[in-house]
Amino acid sequence: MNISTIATTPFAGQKAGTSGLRKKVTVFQQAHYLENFVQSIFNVLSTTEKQVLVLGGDGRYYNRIAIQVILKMAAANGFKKVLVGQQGILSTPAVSAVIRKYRTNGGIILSASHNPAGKTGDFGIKFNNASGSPAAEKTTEAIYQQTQVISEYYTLSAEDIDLNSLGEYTCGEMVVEVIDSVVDYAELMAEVFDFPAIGKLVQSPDFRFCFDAMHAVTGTYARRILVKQLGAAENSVINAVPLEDFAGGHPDPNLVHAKELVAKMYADNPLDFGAASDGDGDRNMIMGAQCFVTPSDSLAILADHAALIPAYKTGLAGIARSMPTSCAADKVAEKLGIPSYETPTGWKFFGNLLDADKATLCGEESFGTGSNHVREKDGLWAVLYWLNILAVRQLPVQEIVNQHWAKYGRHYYSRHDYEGVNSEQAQALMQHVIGQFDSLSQQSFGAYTISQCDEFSYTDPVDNSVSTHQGIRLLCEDGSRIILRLSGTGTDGATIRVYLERYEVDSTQHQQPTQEALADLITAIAQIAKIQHYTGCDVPTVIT
Ligand code: G16
Repeated sequence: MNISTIATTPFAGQKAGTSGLRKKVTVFQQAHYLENFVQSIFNVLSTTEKQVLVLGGDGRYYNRIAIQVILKMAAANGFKKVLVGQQGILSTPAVSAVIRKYRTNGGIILSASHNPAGKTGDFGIKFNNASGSPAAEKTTEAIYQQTQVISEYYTLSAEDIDLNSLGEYTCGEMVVEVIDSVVDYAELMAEVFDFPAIGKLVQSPDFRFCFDAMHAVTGTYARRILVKQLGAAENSVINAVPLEDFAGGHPDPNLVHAKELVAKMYADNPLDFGAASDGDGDRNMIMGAQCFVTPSDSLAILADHAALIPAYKTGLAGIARSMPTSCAADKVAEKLGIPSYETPTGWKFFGNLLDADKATLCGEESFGTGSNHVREKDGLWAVLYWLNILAVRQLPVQEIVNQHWAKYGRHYYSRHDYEGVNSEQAQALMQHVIGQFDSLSQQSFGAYTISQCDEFSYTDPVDNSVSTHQGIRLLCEDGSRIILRLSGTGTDGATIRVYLERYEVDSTQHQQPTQEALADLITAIAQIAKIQHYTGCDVPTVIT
């Protein structure tokens, strides 16, 4: 084999955030930048872990170029085989599914999730382990350490692989198998859900729905599964062609960015069900006619309906949610008599709980829900789960949500994001709040009295690893919460996230507009954190 050893020097800041390394495309285009990070991943793997790899991405600009680079480096690093999605496409949950099905040693996912794409957009890279889970902190830290001392990487002089045609190719002594991007994932979905029931629903002229793929990776999956396999009308999937720049959009499935879908759902003659997914297919947004289901409520409702779903009808082992996610799912876990877990933000923290069969369903306020079927959050899975529930219950989405609140109480919930804030100012805001911990305790703000302030710290119940500084918590006597975190996924300055939650048992009080219901908490945190002073913003950039 024609292996070359290339001399290189470290780049500062090749540190994974909440989910892998995300930077501007132009940063990745610097000579050796991508190669240094990939070699650092390979350097932390043992020889037995360098056998079979899965490789794919969300199809954004630079995906195809990066795949050719990684294939040659994998061959030069001694891998025996790489499974690559056709045209370089594999959604994040599909990578996890393929890793698990073929028992590979892990996978590399090329995506910056919902961040805008294109030549001036973002790119990202992430390593998932042999169970299909995003690498744990100890691995990402070891990769980072490698990036800081790297002096050479290995590659191969070889022709590019034809990613368009399925089949086996060779790259040096390594086999490259170009696999269908959808088939393994679609088979798994058919095992988890009641496809005949969902098919009947989506084919019914009385049921009108829309799935917005936002010109990102799930277009490929939704057309195959919802339209071809389940028989939904072709036009029920919109923005279905994945584009390298996501058509200039911001494929973040929320009320702000999924404008086209939101307009259909709040129209005078709204559809019955609406859903959207993000750049790499792991997020989801769920809507009904003139209603939006918060991701936190969605997790709780999915858990409450587990008995209706073939894969979960024998019961859930437990439910896990990230700390800033509302406590709605905890109420369901309590009712079901199963444990609930509160983890830091980041899907990687669910991996151990799923592997140890401590949790079956997991969810995050950031539009992520998933289960033990893979080790990533899964957008289309959540959509199919909702369709399965609707097929059985034959009720409008809003009615299902209302019934849930009546049964468990409503967790009013909202996240306020302040984007593009100067990083030092953002840090100063956090320190300003931390500095008040002693004086805030027992202070009242309107109807709320703060009973506890801390920075969230998590001890993994499986491997006892400890993760500290995982967000500021201001906990109130009545169970209301204000959480503050700095995002770990942005590439422009800092994003401050403020999470607000208030629990209301009285069902006569369940129909207030969310921002009104949370008004006192919003005023309190504006004052405590001096948000306007540190961010220069009078209002949040995005409210979800
Ligand atoms: C990633 C992580 C999620 C996390 C989200 C937001 O999602 O996988 O676990 O909740 O980022 O993180 P942050 O608040 O730090 O920006 P994705 O869909 O971007 O990969």
